[in-house]
Amino acid sequence: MTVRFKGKAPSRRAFLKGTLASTAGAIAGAGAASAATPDPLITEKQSWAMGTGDGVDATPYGLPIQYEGDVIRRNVEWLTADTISSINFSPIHALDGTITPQGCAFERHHSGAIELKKEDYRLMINGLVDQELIFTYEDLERFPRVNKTFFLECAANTGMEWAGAQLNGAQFTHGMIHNMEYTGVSLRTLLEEAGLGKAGDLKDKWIYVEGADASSNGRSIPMEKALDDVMIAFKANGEALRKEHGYPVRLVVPGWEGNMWVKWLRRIEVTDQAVESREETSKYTDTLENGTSRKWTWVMDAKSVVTSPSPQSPIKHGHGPLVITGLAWSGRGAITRVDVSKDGGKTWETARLANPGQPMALTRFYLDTTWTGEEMLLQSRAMDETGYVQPTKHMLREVRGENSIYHNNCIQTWWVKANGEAENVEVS
Ligand SMILES: Nc1nc2c(c(=O)[nH]1)N[C@H]1C(S)=C(S)[C@@H](COP(=O)(O)O)O[C@H]1N2
Ligand SMILES: [Mo]
Repeated sequence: MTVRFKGKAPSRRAFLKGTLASTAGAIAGAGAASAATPDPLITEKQSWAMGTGDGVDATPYGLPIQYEGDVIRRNVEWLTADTISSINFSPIHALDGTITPQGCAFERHHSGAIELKKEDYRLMINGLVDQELIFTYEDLERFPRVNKTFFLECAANTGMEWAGAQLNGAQFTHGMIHNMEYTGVSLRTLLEEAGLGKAGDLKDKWIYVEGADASSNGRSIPMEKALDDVMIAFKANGEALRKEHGYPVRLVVPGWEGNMWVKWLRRIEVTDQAVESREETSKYTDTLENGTSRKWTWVMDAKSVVTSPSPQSPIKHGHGPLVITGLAWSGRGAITRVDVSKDGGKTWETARLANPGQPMALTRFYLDTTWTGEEMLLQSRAMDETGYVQPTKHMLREVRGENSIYHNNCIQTWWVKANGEAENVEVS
């Protein structure tokens, strides 16, 4: 097995070596310091215990404590010409569990994040409906509500990795994803309110959805999906949507590519054909080896990534117990199993799912293992309830070539070195 890596030289973290040298010896096999060694944090009075802390009103709406200031969205400057039509990445290497806090959930917009007041919000349903309707925000709140957790993955997630290992961190290779608990109204409820009698046979009908921002980000969605599980969401993780995620109302299209999750949703038109807008022709289609393009590749196939250890989350402790963890998801249903390999895919161990997989939502996996300083080629491989198995990069290239940007769901490899640092590599 050979290791292939392209792109930038990895940044060396001098502090890491220092940390390892000073603590490795002190750490007992079980991963805890021995009580016999005097520790000033135990034996001496500490400043935080000798005064008072902040009063309850000091932060009416709180931010993370300053020591977590590193757990932030990050941009890759060379990726886009400006930040108005750009993307940043969720710090998945530093999060655990499955819910992405809104404040660090990646953003993607085509003409900036707009500020739209609830009072100024209108949603129009027009086209082949019995009665064209316009809803205010308050109108939407009066329909029966649904509450569900789903991942949103931009189809371009991992898109920079087609030609070789590029970006050194799970945040950058896999961070165009977030997972939130949405509250809203089922789209079906609103379409039925407008009435679909006039649309006739619904099998070949579509809806065209657009946002209130200058880009509008218009997309066509088949009626079958529109009537299935699509949501008109106004809350995420319990609170109002953040501006950057479409406040006050966005579309939630479970399991389908993020581009269809129209933010600042302003109009839904029932049509008898797809509109073939910019976002579904020149963008969000997949160019194959022979130059032709696949269109309507809406579903996000099963995928996973080890979030730690990973390039931004090196092993900083000594030898002994090691928690390997990551995320898995599938747009076709629930994750049923995740395997982890330490040797670049030669042998596999089945990881523990923190909770049973939920359809079209992130699943957290753990492999509780022992590390004795050996180098690892860490990989994870997801399986979903349809029996689909996440492919290797080689398998994906065989079918898709290297001309694609979108829908790269291949197995990722991190080369973990003896000093605990990790690097984005490819195995062949
Ligand atoms: N109105 C509008 N909706 C939009 C976009 C946009 O630019 N404008 N970007 C789309 C794309 S490409 C993605 S991946 C998701 C990103 O959602 P997020 O910013 O909440 O992460 O929103 C989609 N919906
Ligand atoms: Mo996207």
